[in-house]
Amino acid sequence: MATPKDLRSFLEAIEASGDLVTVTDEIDWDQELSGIGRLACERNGPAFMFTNVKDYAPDWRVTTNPIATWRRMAVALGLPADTPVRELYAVYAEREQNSIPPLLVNDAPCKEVVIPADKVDLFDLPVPMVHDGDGGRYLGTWDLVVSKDADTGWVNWGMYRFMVHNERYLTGYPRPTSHLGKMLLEGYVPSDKPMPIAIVIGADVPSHLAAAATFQLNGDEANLAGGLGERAVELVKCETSDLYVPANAEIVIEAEVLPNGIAQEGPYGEYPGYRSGEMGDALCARVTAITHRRDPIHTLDTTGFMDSSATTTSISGAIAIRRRLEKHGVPVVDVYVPPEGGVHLAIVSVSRGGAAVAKKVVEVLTARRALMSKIIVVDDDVDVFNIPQVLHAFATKCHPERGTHIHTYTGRANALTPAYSQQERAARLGASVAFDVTWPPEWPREVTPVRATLDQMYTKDVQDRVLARWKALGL
Ligand SMILES: Cc1cc2nc3c(=O)[nH]c(=O)nc-3n(C[C@H](O)[C@H](O)[C@H](O)COP(=O)(O)O)c2cc1C
Ligand SMILES: [Mn+2]
Repeated sequence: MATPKDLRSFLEAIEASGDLVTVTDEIDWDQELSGIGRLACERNGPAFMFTNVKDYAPDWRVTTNPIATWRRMAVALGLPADTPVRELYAVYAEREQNSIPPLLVNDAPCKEVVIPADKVDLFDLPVPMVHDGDGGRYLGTWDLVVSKDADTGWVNWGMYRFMVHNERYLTGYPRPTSHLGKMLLEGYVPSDKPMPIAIVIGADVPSHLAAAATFQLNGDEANLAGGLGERAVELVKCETSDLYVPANAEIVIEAEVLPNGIAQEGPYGEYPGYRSGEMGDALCARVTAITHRRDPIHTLDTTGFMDSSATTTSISGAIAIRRRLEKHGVPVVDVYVPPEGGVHLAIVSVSRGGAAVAKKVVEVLTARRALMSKIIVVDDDVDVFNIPQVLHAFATKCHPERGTHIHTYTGRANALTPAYSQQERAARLGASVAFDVTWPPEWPREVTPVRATLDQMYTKDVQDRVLARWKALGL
């Protein structure tokens, strides 16, 4: 199966696999629509297509949480919906290595309707109020933001949220450490130049995966998107800047970030699964044009527990962790970032454990940026993708005192970690802990506990007979 080439073919594919529900009854953009999407995330439910949004013409549709489940992630990668997570990880890791450069095109579906600056009204788009208590209506909860470095011409794609400030202005919070934040602060603010951006909504899923991926500085996310989708992404030039955007996108909001325009943004129900900040200073962007397909589909990720960012970061984050650990000589076997952990928990299996290894893992994973605050290090007879197995090992093998390796740091803690106080966040003060869930290598074999499971406490011969009988019983 090829990967779906655009959002519409992806939606057809998940409809065919039973993972999309269409709602034709009127739905309120004010929390009700996103509330349904939110509940779906919490119940491992389907994606939705809403065709009748209150106050909006039926040619505007809204779809929720494109890849918030592993089934939908699998379909987006062109795989059967029931592909195991381990295999999704493997496919992603392999394709990540085969980048495919984009193609430039002139004709593009995303240009079917062009709205010039003087006709722009952001309230013409069905932008939902995502959660009660949000600072405003958010768009670009599942977007792809294009920007270009002022000096080198390096083009970045990132996924950053934007809040509708008024008819023509957006406010946003790309972290200062994000690639967009860096480009703005280093290339445009000092010379007081506005920075062109394009906020792309509803492109092919691999393009959004690439935008959200943990990727190197100066890395080209368009090439990565081509690799992940196994086909070149077609790009078309913007109307009001020399940026290029995926031609198949549903909606493109062209804008310029004002170098000194500070505006208020937030609070928002964030990816860790909480609203934990207040309205604060953020960047301000003036819309210069909007282009879209006919019958455009707005994509919304109902941010919070088990949303599309949980699955996305689960894969790209885990692969990045694995590469870092390998580079530093940790005998890593598998890494899993469970979506239930709100991108705060990583499970790492190693072929040789012990205190020194656990300590090294937490040091390596907090050396630059510290997104994970809990790391569970297990022996490689534990399947990191099997949470009951991991929980059993954690509860029984981790010594409450010797098995806990805490590493504290200043200036690079994750400001969105709900556990931190406001003072800790301001100072970027934080801590990460590695739980050593491995048997000490210095314990003699005779006294190292043996797990009472079929695979470890039975002879090979009995295992084979049990498995054969199990199969014969039709179980
Ligand atoms: C749904 C979703 C929303 C996100 N929103 C933001 C955001 O508003 N600000 C931010 O700094 N990062 C946000 N991120 C994380 C970035 O997309 C991620 O760090 C990505 O690697 C950024 O690209 P960059 O490395 O090119 O900066 C979000 C991720 C997802 C999946
Ligand atoms: Mn980047």
